[in-house]
Order: sequence, then C-alpha cells, then structure tokens
Amino acid sequence: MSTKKPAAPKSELAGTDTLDRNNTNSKLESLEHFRSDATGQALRTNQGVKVADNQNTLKAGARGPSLLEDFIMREKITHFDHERIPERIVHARGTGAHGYFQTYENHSALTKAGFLRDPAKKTPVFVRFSTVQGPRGSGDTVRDVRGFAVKFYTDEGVYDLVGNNMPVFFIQDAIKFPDFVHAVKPEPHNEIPTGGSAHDTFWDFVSLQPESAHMVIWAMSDRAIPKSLRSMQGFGVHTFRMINADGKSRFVKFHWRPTAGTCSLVWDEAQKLAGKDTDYHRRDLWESIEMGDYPEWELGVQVVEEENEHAFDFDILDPTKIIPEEIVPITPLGKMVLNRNPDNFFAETEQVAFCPGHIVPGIDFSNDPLLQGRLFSYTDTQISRLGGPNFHEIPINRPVIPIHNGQRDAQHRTTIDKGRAAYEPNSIDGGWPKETPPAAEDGGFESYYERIDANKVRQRSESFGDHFSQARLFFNSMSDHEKEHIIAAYSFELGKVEREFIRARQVNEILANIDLELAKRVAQNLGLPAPKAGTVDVPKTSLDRSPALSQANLLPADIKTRKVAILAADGVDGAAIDAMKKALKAEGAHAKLLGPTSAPVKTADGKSLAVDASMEGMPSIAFDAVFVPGGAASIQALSGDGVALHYVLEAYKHLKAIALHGEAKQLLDVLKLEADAGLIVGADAKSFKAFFAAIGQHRVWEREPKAKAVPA
Ligand code: HDE
Repeated sequence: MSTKKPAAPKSELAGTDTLDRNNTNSKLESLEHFRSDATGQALRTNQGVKVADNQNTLKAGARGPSLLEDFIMREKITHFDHERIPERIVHARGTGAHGYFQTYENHSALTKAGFLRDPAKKTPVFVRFSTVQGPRGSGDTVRDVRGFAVKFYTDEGVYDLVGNNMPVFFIQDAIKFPDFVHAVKPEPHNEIPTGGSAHDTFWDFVSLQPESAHMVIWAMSDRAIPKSLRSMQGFGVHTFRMINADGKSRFVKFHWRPTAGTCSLVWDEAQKLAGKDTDYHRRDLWESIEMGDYPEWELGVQVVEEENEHAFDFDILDPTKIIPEEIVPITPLGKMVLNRNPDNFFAETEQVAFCPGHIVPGIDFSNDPLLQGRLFSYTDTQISRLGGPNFHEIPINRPVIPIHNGQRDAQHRTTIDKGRAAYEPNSIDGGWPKETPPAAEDGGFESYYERIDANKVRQRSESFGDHFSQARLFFNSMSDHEKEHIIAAYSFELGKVEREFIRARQVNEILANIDLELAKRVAQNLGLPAPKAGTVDVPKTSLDRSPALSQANLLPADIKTRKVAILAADGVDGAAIDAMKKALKAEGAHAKLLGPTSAPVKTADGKSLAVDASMEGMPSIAFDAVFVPGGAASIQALSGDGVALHYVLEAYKHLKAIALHGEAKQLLDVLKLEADAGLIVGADAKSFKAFFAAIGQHRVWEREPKAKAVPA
C-alpha cells in the first residue's frame, strides 16, 4: 500500500537551494573549491604567512639550542605529529577511483530513484576497492574477500552500495561480526599472519560456525585471489528493496559485472606478487585509468516480486545464500565507468566514508539481520575514525546538492550556518528548512510501509537453518581446475593451523557436509583419517549446478588491456618485435620490451631499441603472456641467462600464453618444455592468432597437471 502524499509545489522547494539540479554532472566541479594547486604559489604557514626559510630551525646561534619561539617549525612538526588517522577496523587496505554511472534506460517501473530513470544523466561515483583482513600497508594479492564500495553522488542525495566481490557473507547476524573479525584478524599474541586467514583462530571460529561454510568455500576459491580489481564481480550481498512511484516494492539483489571478464591469479603467483609488488592491484587500476583503459562494470539486479518472497528453498533474507542466476536472471540497469584517479590518496580514498544506510528514495532495506546491524555500524565507526559527526562535510563525502538541517556544531564543523533557528518548526527563519513530502520525483524519503506484527525475540529464523546445500552447489558448479584449486586452498590454509582438532573439525563437521570427496582429498593432504559421511542431512536444492558461478564461464570476449612481456637481448629480430607490438595494439592489448638490463638492446640489423625495464624489474608475474622474438644472437644470450630462463619457465608454470618466434624455438629444448595449446611456436600470422586466442582463455588450464613438475 502506498502512503503517497501530494508533491510539494515547486515554488516551496525552490527557496532551499540555488544549485541547478539538472546540472550536477560533475562532482569534480563541486569539489573544485576544495582542491589546492600550489603551482606558482608562495610557501606559507597555515595562518597564511609567507615562509622565508624552510631549511633551518630558529636557533640561538648557528650551533646553539632551538628556540620555542619558532612558530613556523612548531606548526609544521605539530601538524606532522598528527598526520595519521585510525585505519579502518576492517577493509583498511584499499584503493579508489572516480567515474560515473549511467542508466541504460528509464527503470521507473522498478524504482523512482532518479539516477536510474534518466539515461542522459551521468551520475558521478567514487569507488573504493579493498581487502578485509590486512592493515593499510598489507599486500594486495593475499587470499581474502575484496570490498567493492560505490558512492553515487545523485541529485537526490548520496547513495552508497557497499558490497563485496563475493555474493554471500560469513555470518547471518550482525551481533557475530566482532567475533568473526577478531577470529580472522592476526593472532592476538604475535600479530601473525598479516593479510590472511591461514591461522588457528580463523579456522577455530569457522569450524564451529557452520553458517560460514558457504562463504568460506568462496574464500577458498579463485575468487579470493582476483587477477585485478578490474576483473572482479561485485555484489550487494543482502536483499534490498526497490520501490517505484506508485509505492510498489520488489526485492532486489545487486550485481556488478566487469566488461573485462572475471578471472584470477594462480596461487603461487598471488603469493609472489604480495612480495614483489605489494601494490599490484592498486597499480593496475591506477595505470589502466592513466592509459585511458577505463574499467567498466554493468550494474544489474535480480528482481523478486513481493509475493514470491517465500518461493525459494532458502530465505532471501539470509545473507549466506545466493539466488542462483539460473532461477532469477539478472536485469541489466546501467554501466559504471572509472575514468579519473584521485588527486590525493588521503583526502579522497582514505577519508571516504561509506554506509549501507546512505540510500535515496526508490531504494530501501530488507530485514536481513546482517544488513540491519550494518546500518548502525558504519556511521558509528566514522565518528572515531574521522574524528566526529561532521565527516559528511569532508569534500569526498559531500553530496552534490546543498544540505540544510538543524544539525549544528561538533568537531571539525566547516559549514557556517546562517539564520537563528536551528530547530523545526520555527517561525523566526520563515520555517526553513522544511520537510518535503514524498513524491514521484524529487520527493522526501519515505520508508517502505511494511507491516510487522511480531514478538520481540532473540532468535535466528528457522528458515536460516540450512548451511551446506549452497556451499555444495558452489563446489558442484566449479570446473575441474577450480575444484582442484579449492582443495589446494583448504589444504594450504588448514596446513598452517597448529591445532589438529581444529583441522579435523573443519574436515569432518564442515567439509564432509559440503562434499565427501572434497573432505577426503583435504583429509589426505593433512594426514587425517578420511571421513566416511557427513554429520547432518543436507537438504536437496532445486538446482544441482549453477554455471554462472564458475569463472570458466566468465571470460571476456577479447584480449583488451592484457599485458605481454617481450624478451630481447642484443641481436634480436627487430621486425618481429614491431609486428607483435602492432598486432597487440590492434587488439587493444599492451606490450613491454624487457632486456637483460635496463640498457637498450641492439637489433640484428643494428638498430638500438630502448627497453621498458629489465626482466628482473618487471617479472613475469606482472604479465598475462610472454613473447620471445627470434634472432640467433639474442636467443643464444637468453639461453644462458638464468633470469630469462626463469622468466619463461615461471610464465609456463603459471599457465600463461607463451609465443616462441623463429630461433626462440630452441628454448623448448633448453627448458625441456613441450608446445601446447598456449605454448605456441611459429613466426606467421597463424601463430599470432593462436597466441592471442590463448591469452583470451586467460590460462592454459590443461597444462596445469604437467606444470606441477616445473620448479616454482
Ligand atoms: Fe562491513 N564494515 N561490516 N561489510 N564493509 C566496514 O566501515 C560491518 C559487511 C564492507 O571502502 C567498516 O567504514 C558490520 C558485509 C566494505 O571504506 C565497519 C558487518 C559487507 C567496507 C563495517 C559488516 C561489507 C566495509 C569498517 C556485519 C558486504 C569498506 C570501516 C553486520 C556486503 C568500505 C568502515 C570502504 C567496512 C562493519 C559486514 C562490506 C566496521 C558490523 C556483509 C566494502 O563499519
């Protein structure tokens, strides 16, 4: 039922602000006032006094003591002493970018939210991607869930979609969140491990908490080691509501799908990258945007009519459950493009404050008990992290429309409110600012008119009781290589657990209920007795497999933005390099020329070629594929160069596409490798085509069993 009241007359609304509501396209413009460019400017103190000497403290004589009077030195050091703010309790490590969201069409049948109704409008967004466990300085490529938080600066206020790259969560009720986070964070006595879950307290908790089984299997899958932030799906996780102008509500689940496809690193590569390039993901995002390879995602929703709320074999309010796409397909809504890097990491990425409670008319919450708890937590945490309740005034958090209300004062207030009446109703300031009744367009926010008739209880709904059937569905939906990776990940992580009873509990009471074969394989790797049966009766789901869950089915249609390393030494065939570079460029892919050192290499016909880096400087783990051009002298040199040989071998082990051109064929003998679907030998257009096709497959999975024998 709708409680629509008549829309306020435009004239009444007009007095509240002077901003052109149809022209708020650029968040940049609205922030311009806050950006500071020092070009051509004098160095000044914070009080605006020009500084004459920024090299020396004021002293009593050149060799004498420093003087307390030196307000310039004291101001500078005092500010420095307080430069750091508390990092986020979780999701401390992250990186951000600006961009826009544009709806494909008018989705007014679904929602009255303005940013989903006007296809001509580009709504500015700021996105922050993050890991969960590690501190601010931890590695990007650790095995972990990734945060995917989007702030939409809409004309109706800020809307935050604070999601993850996995569609479910570890717990069902917010009251368990501190327990979960304490368990996954490093062990309290020695603060080890940084950034990972391979330790006793995590596995102790999850092995005692069957509701985490589904999320943990996602975390043990390749999804937890994404190839890049650009190749991650995003999920709102909870069920939300969308409400149209007639007050009609439907349940929705949010999905972000990258146009670059969804793919992952391999485990050995992820571990090495965490050391060799801690910033691997943030660098990739940064560089892609700088190069104009703007990452894109499509936003979509699964829509469930209110009357179908109970039509599934799980509860749609349970955040440990997905709605399989095969049952409810995704309706595409629009696309998001990230096209601008921040100017200042701290001011933008560190100070951005997300909250699932930041919603706009047309979107509303469901009663998911995890979501309900989050609505409290995020605002609360900003108060200590950002130093008070005025964090909405920090430029990156400000809406693009003016804010007027009776809230006043508190730490770091920057608004200078005019007028005498900080209360409502008032007659002194003409009654302003006034409420706006809900309306089809531009109305005030109205919560969904949901009837609730219940007892006050501390209870978990019985409908949340099945913890294993969807974990099983996930495992069954994986391709063979993905299954092997999951088995390896459980074995690795549990192998790091010191207490055998925790290992055994996870195998017998969790894994055996998901899939007996999975449990047996992990038990074998841990030297534990194989379980004979599960411990609970797992209900059968309406679906045995959901192909949409396997990354094997989420490859991109092209090789755009893929990176290829070209290895060369003196005597290299320069024409082959040119041809490859040209062909890659035509595909929208990128090439880097690497030499034995950072010095230029000479081609066989005597030209000098500048290299982008040495092979040590840009290891194979930073590339998608390797091309070795011919040239007898070059190949002879590379054949005797341990770094070059390791380069090719490592790319082989990480199942990457490799093309050996001309004399480079000899490397097969040197390295004792055989050509395969992704190890291509040849010099013609056909071999280039095969090479690109292999890159498009992301990895040469059929090579994996063989590659195990190759030294890491
Ligand atoms: Fe968060 N979460 N969370 N979370 N979360 C935070 O808020 C919390 C949950 C997510 O880039 C904190 O500003 C509770 C689910 C992201 O700044 C904190 C519960 C999902 C980010 C917090 C959850 C998320 C956070 C820490 C259980 C996916 C990073 C700093 C009820 C849908 C946002 C902060 C950024 C951050 C609380 C569960 C995603 C402590 C209590 C489920 C992406 O408030």
